[in-house]
Amino acid sequence: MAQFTRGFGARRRESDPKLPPGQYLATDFPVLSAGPTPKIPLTEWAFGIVAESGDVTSWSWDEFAALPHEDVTTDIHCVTRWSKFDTTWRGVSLDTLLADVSSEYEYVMAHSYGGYTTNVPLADLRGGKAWVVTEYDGKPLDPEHGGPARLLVPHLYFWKSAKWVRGLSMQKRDEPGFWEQNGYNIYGDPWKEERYW
Ligand SMILES: Nc1nc2c(c(=O)[nH]1)N[C@H]1C(S)=C(S)[C@@H](COP(=O)(O)O)O[C@H]1N2
Ligand SMILES: [Mo]
Repeated sequence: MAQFTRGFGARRRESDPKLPPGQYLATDFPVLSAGPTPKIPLTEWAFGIVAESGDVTSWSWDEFAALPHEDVTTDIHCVTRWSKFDTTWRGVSLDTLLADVSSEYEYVMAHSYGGYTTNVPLADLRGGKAWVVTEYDGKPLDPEHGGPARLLVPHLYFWKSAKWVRGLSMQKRDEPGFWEQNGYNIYGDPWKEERYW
């Protein structure tokens, strides 16, 4: 197996079948935020889903905590080329959150406290592929990493995993979110290296 030194905290294992093309393995957990870390008191936190009818399904922190939770172990891949294997999270499946949401629309915009947005096809949030997570590595999610809650969509580049997520809205068309308007790919499949437009 070929190994190359890539500076501190990073290691390249080109032949690792879990590593998408052009990625290296990070040993730390980098923080990448486009703005300041918002402070969201749990008493004010809510997560809501806006259907195309305008109907909103929303959960307070306590209501969200009462939903069935899952432990998730997954690899994550940032478009800036670091990947991290076997990260462990705990949260609520989007299948649970979307169970009572009926939508003819095929796209979703995720919205965060602080104003960040990112677009994802609805099909990519269903089928056990996406979660709203509140714990990382057995502890409450660090605010820098998106606490109290972030989206986790690990089969797409990590910019789709919106930190400080506050809700989803159903979209008729696939409108670009924050990074997608700034040159990142509309979809972001790490295995196809869909980094930029
Ligand atoms: N709200 C919000 N979510 C975000 C971002 C951001 O700037 N704001 N950055 C994205 C990008 S580009 C990446 S790589 C990951 C980084 O998550 P981390 O800081 O936990 O490593 O969060 C994504 N989610
Ligand atoms: Mo990123």
